[in-house]
Amino acid sequence: MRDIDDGMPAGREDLKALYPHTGNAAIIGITGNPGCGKSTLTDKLIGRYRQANLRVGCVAVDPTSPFSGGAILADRVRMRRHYLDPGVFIRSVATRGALGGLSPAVWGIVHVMDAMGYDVILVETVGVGQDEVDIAALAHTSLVVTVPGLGDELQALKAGVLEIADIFVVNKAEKPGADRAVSALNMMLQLGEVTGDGWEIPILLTTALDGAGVDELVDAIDRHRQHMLQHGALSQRAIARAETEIRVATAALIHRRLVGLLARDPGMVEAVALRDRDPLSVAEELLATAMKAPLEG
Ligand SMILES: Nc1nc2c(ncn2[C@@H]2O[C@H](COP(=O)(O)OP(=O)(O)OP(=O)(O)O)[C@@H](O)[C@H]2O)c(=O)[nH]1
Ligand SMILES: [Mg+2]
Repeated sequence: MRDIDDGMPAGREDLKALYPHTGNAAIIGITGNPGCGKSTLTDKLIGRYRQANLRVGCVAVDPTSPFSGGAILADRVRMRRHYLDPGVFIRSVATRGALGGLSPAVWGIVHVMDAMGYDVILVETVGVGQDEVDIAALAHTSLVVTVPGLGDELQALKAGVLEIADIFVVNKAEKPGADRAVSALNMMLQLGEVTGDGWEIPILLTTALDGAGVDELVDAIDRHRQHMLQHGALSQRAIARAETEIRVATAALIHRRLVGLLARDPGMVEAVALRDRDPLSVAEELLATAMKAPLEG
């Protein structure tokens, strides 16, 4: 798995081989502001799916640090009680690849879990930047979690959120202002463009701490999955997913390649620093070289 995390050639070969064995898991993205209760909610969802005898994979996508140990991670993501359950596989992955750009390792790990037969894969990410939007593209169903009392922050979420949310969750619903948050989201949904696949985005209230509303959330996720399955393997959404994955993989390969070439030729960098050459023509030359030479790493 380490190779896959790192995007090393050996890991890439493994991923190619296992791709045909993927496509069975229900991949569920959970995103939202820091501290809104994503992990607590994930923990409750794991509990529900385990009761139904499903095997659950859980990926925490970390925007900052690279790799965390499993136990520490399970602690941090509030899933300690599931850590020793062999039916639950918890893994963390950095958003950013070692060489920049969204790490294709996020997809890699999800594919590995899928091929291993995990029925449900929960992917927790923070925020809604472009990386998160790309990560959300890998989910079949994206939950966007918010909490009462965010006010203007809710508006700030708007742009990124509208394109990825299949289900809105207002967590910490026992707090005052939950109904107002629902109305605000409703307004946003009415103002936004309709996705066109006929799915009406539900807004659900949960209290992840005591599990209130989690059964309804599980139902909504099931309904969304059925809805997506009706649209088939070439639905707009599925095509967009495949395209995002190819784009992220391509960017990572090219980046890895160019950085490698550049490292082998410090003279190029010095020439730009001395203004003997300009960065753009160096970039063009690197790309041309990369295109000609075989891909070895
Ligand atoms: N009052 C209340 N607190 C909650 C609820 N759900 C989670 N919390 C608390 O909110 C805090 C953050 O919960 P997490 O589940 O770690 O939130 P998160 O979104 O995963 O946080 P990050 O991963 O750090 O972004 C914890 O103290 C939880 O106990 C809820 O429904 N009501
Ligand atoms: Mg968390």
